[in-house]
Amino acid sequence: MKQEKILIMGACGQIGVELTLALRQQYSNAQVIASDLRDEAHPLLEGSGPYYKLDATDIKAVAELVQKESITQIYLLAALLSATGEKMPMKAWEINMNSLLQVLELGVEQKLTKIYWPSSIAVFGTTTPKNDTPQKTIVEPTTVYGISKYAGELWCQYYHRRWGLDVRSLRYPGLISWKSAPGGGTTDYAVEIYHEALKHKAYTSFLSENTYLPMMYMDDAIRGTIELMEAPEDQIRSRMAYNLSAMSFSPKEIAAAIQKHIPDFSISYAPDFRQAIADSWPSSIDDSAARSDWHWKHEFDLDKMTADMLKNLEK
Ligand code: NAD
Ligand code: AKB
Repeated sequence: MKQEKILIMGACGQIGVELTLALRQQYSNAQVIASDLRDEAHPLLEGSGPYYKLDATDIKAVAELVQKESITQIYLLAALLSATGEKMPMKAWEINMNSLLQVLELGVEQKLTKIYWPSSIAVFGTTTPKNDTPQKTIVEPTTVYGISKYAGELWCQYYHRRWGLDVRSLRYPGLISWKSAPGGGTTDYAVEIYHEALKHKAYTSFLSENTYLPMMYMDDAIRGTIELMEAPEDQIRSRMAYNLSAMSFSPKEIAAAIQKHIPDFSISYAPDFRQAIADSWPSSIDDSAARSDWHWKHEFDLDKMTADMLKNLEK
C-alpha cells in the first residue's frame, strides 16, 4: 500500500498549527507537509517537518507541489473567517470557494485518497432552530463566510456522489486554544478573554453578556478531526459536514469560570458588529449523528478547559 503523504494548507492558523503537530505525531514529520501564505508559524519552526509558502488559490503551484511531494491527502484549512469576511466579502468568497473547488478537482485528477475541509456553525442563520440545532434543518446563512461554508459543503457532497472522492467535513463550533491565536472570527472573544485575564485582570467583551454560542476546546477539535479522518469509510454517512458539539456558554459564564481562578478578574461589555453575526448563529448544537456514526465524544467542559487554558498560558 502507498504510504500516505499529507499536505496541510493554512497550517499557520489557529487550527493548522495544532493539527500539523498532531498529524506529525500520528504519521511522521516527513509525511506531513505544512504550507501557508505566511512565513512558518513559530510552533512549527522547531524542526518539526517540511514547510512551503503556498497560496491555496494558486492552483498551478498547489498542483506542482502535490506532484513533487507525491501527496495523497489534503487538509484545506486556508480561509477568511466570519468577522474578516464581512469586512471583505468578495475576497472571502474568492479564497474560501476557489481554494476548495480547485482542491476538489485536484483530488479527482490526482486520485487523492482523502480530503479534509472544515465547515462551521456559521452555515446556520436566524431562521434555524436556535437550541440543539439538528444536523439537517433550515439553513440560511447571513454572512459571506456562512454562505461559502454551506456552498462548500454542497460541493463536497457533489464530488463524493459524482466522483467517489472521499472528502470529509465537520461544522466546528468556536474553538478555544492557547498554542496559536484565532484569526478573525466572531468567537475569538473566548480566547482573548484568557489572555487579558492573566495580563490585566479585566476584559471588555465585543459580545453581550448573555450571548450563548457553541464552543469547543482545541484538544477535542483536533482529536475529533483525526478520528473522523481515520474512521472506516462506511461509517461516514453524511457527506455534508457533521455537526460537532462540546459546550455552550456566554461571556458572563466564561468570566465566572475564570473568576474561580482569578477572583479579582472583571468583565465589561461593548458589543460591536460581531454581535449581529453571533445573534444569527445557534446557541447549542445537536451532534448525535457524529456521536452515533463514528463515535465522537468530547472531553472538555467549560471548567476543565478554563483550568487548562490558564495553566498553559501562565507558562
Ligand atoms: P485562521 O485564520 O487562524 O487560519 C487560516 C490560515 O489560512 C492562516 O494562517 C492564513 O495565513 C491562511 N491563509 C489565508 N489565505 C490563504 C491562502 N490564500 N493561501 C494559503 N493560506 C492562506 O483560521 P482557523 O481558525 O485555523 O480556521 C481553519 C479552518 O477552520 C477555516 O476553514 C475555518 O473556517 C474553519 N473553522 C474554524 C473555526 C475556529 O473557531 N477556529 C470554527 C469553525 C470553522
Ligand atoms: C468564527 O467565529 O468565524 C469561527 C467559526 C465559528 O466559524 N470561529
